[in-house]
Amino acid sequence: MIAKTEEDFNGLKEIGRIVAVIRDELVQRTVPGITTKELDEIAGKMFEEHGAISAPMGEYNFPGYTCISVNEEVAHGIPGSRVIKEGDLVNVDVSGSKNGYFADTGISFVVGEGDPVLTKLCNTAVEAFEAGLKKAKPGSKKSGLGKAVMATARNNGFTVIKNLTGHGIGRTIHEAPNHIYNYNEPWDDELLKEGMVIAFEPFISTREEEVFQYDNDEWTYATESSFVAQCEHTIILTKSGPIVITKSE
Ligand code: M2C
Ligand code: CO
Ligand code: CO
Repeated sequence: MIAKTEEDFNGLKEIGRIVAVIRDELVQRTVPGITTKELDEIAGKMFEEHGAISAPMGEYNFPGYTCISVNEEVAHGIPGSRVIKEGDLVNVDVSGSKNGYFADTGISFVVGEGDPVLTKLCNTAVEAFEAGLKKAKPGSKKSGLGKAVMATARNNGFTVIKNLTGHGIGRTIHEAPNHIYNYNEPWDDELLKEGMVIAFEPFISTREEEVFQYDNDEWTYATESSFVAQCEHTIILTKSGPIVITKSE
């Protein structure tokens, strides 16, 4: 969407704060021994307390309030009986709506003591997000974000997932512009606009550049043998700078 009115800005900021609080609570509560279903139930209660609706559930009938992906899973992991272990690479992706406004955020992290390469991968996803954010200006090329993401990944000895992208958001979870690539897509000549609302989500990979979808469920994206970290925030683009509506408090 293009945010124009004060009501738009306030509505987006409200749901942005809610999904950020839920994301941060899930990160805190991800300890060895907890299941992904138990984490998701915490999120479900928090959505209700805040009068908000899970976007995956509300928009797509996803079997969970949030997407929780562990190790070989990259995105759209279905919360279930999987028990979190020390050293796991976990991604929590929280998206929702309130009063017709949507926001989307996600973060990858290592549980307790883990492989330093995985910690570096997670830090690189945050660095790539920040590098792209600097290019997020009305009038600039949308492809500038992906260029910055790929450069950051390469500088750190990693690459990106090319078949998962960021997206427009605001009045629903996924809307125009449909793809914010995480690499320099030369055919993409779209320009960013004043008030445009986007979910920017770099996916940094240790090796492979594509995810595949599991045969046994309709949702989970995974890699064959790489680890992937994501950092996602919802942003409103303005001429005085991007407003990240899903920041931590
Ligand atoms: O937009 C995402 O970040 C998710 C969508 C949840 S709806 C099931 N919040 C995303 C991540 C990876 C691939 C596609 N979409
Ligand atoms: Co998301
Ligand atoms: Co998203």
